[in-house]
Amino acid sequence: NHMLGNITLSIIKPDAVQKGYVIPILYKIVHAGFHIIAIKMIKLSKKSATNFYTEHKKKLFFESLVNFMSSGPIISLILEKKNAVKDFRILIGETNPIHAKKGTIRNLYATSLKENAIHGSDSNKNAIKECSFYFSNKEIFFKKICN
Ligand code: DGI
Repeated sequence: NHMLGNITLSIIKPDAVQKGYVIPILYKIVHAGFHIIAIKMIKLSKKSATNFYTEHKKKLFFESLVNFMSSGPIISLILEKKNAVKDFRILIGETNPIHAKKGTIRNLYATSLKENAIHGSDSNKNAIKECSFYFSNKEIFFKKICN
């Protein structure tokens, strides 16, 4: 797949949307060289949040994660850039904001391990899977890198 590695799925989580951080976060993402090639605001049902995080089903924090992710509107995004998955994980910082490097999105906007402001796919394989969870092909508008 020619676009593998060059797209990632991001979610601006309910905490960050509720606090009014959508625009500052989008600004940082675009400023870092990512192209927004798909975007939507939605509220996940508990069922969809469960499906999206199915790989964490056995974890102790699963129910709290599902409740949080379905607690309010989120912004889903597909971002395109060379090495999108890796570079975006660097831009957002560590899962726990306590450990997120200064200037990363989680350092700036996250408040706890649960309310950590933003999601970024953790592998190229998951990126493809997660993009198709939120978007149909008609809703994705690729830039030149993928032509
Ligand atoms: O890929 P990440 O979002 O950085 O991290 P992940 O895939 O390991 O976990 C998914 C989300 O689940 C994470 O963004 C926040 C939540 N989470 C992860 N570990 C814990 C957790 N929530 C709680 N309450 N406790 C945890 O140990």
